[in-house]
Amino acid sequence: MNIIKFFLLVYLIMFQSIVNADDNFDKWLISFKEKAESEGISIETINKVMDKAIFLPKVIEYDRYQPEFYEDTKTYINKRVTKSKLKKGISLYKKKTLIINGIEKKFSVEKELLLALMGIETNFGQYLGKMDIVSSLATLSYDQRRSEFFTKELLILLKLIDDQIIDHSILFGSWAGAFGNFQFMPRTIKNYAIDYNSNKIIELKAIDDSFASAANYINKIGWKNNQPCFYKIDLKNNIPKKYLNTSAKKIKNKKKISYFKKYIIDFDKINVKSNIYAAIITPDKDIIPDSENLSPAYLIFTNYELILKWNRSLRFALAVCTLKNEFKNAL
Ligand SMILES: [Ca+2]
Repeated sequence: MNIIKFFLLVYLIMFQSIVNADDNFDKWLISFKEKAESEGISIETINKVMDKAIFLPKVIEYDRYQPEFYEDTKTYINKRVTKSKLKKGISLYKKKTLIINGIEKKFSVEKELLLALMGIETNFGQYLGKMDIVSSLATLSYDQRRSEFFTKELLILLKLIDDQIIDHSILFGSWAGAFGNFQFMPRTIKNYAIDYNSNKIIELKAIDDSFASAANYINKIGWKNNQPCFYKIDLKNNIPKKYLNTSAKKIKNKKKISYFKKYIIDFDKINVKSNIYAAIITPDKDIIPDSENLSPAYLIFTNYELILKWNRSLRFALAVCTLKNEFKNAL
């Protein structure tokens, strides 16, 4: 009897907390709608889009567990740069050669980089995500952890729908609100997405609009064609700790590459200009327990840092550049 009472009590507490979350979410929704209205979004759009928004507990779970922080570099890259992915990318390129070559030329961004970004983000459209993006963003905006950031993203999304730049009925994507072949957040859509085929709507699940939008984005933030992204290196033990970057937030201690010569084994085999700037990253140090301090290590260059702007993860940028190199060899 006691045990039944106990479970009944647990059930009641759980039920009550769900009811409270729903209650508070509804209150949040009312105040969000007011905010959206005060920012000039039409009441018709606000009601049409927001009336279907619900609290998604799964989104909170995903937010608290992200693989970028739990997998070591080798595992992370090996899982994401695979022979089958390479094959899939080559087959897509063969089908859409004219469009992709045209975009490569127009935006001065190598097709291999675009293919690599799409391959890592969604495995060429296979993992676009099935979450209702409005509800995902609403949940993260209601949640306290990064409320301000996601509230802004949701407001931008409503404005894009209000201006008829994107179609709200197809907004299914990742748990964090990213959308389409290249997983654009609303702010990226607003700043960089392009209606490349001029049909008056931006379709980020279509090859032409999505490739042009990704190329425009990476070009506008400063991508330099045919310049290196990273080099895997072996460090000597004499390297001072301050040169070992482990955080994607800010890359510190950039120097002309020749400066690092004394700290790198077989430096002379590195085939880049001696006067370009570089930094060193050791992504597993500090993050993975018992990892070797000096391995793996990479020299990274400006283009690598631009991929960090796309997604602030040292391992994500390594995976993208690794896949890009594979496409360079294959195409
Ligand atoms: Ca279009």
